[in-house]
Amino acid sequence: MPKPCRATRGLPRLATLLACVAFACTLPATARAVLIDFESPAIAGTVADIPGDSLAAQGIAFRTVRLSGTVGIGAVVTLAPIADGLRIYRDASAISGRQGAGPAQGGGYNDLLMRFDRPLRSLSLTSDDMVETPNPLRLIALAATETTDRFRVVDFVEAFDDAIAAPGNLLALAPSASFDFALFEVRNQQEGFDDLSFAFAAVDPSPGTPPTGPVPGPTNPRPPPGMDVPAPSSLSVLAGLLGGLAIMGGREAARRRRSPAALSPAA
Ligand SMILES: [Ca+2]
Ligand SMILES: [Ca+2]
Ligand SMILES: [Ca+2]
Repeated sequence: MPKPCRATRGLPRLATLLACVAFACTLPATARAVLIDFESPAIAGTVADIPGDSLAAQGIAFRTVRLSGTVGIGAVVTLAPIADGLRIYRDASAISGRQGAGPAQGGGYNDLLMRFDRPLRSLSLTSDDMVETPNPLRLIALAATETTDRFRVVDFVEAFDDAIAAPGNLLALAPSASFDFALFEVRNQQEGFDDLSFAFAAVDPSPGTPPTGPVPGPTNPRPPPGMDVPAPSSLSVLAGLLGGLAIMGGREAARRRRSPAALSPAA
């Protein structure tokens, strides 16, 4: 089999390098994960209701509501407002530290609605650690509809509140579609939770998609809390690959200049 000439031997490496560059260009921005352990604000007694925007700096707001309707993927449910806020518990039922959270009380067993600043790709929480009889719980991913207090179910998971160890006490969602709202539904007995964790969906604007949200000002504004930025590691990889491509191209040209075959007239 004839040997490939020096000029063509470098082509497979060049093709590999180009494929790596193309892959690096498609990497999405790294999504930021948030963990809320409800240790702040610290409360003085064993229980306190706090405003729904108390943890707004972490990209989340709370409202105590009550669900009516049948929960199923794609179904629309009604969340009647009960109180603008949530309840903080300070006792041994906490999973981390001394404090956990739950819906505020009043007029029966309520649910806790969470609204996020930007769409999520995953969400989880741990139900409280207390010896009790089993009662059902749900964690529901929701999308707003055009009707106030009406939400479409994106996905949900069910558990029982007497579980005190994983995986029974962990409620986690990672649906294929992103979602802006979630509900902790207690069904028929008051329940708390702790260690709420969520990850925002990666920023992946499609070409031609019109931007949403407020119009930027004349200068680059600071990104809002929790805003993703392109991952530095991805950018450095891309810069390194582009640099390698330039060096390889220069070396290949130099080889061709030194090669006798390149200097000889064509046969
Ligand atoms: Ca805690
Ligand atoms: Ca129970
Ligand atoms: Ca429990």
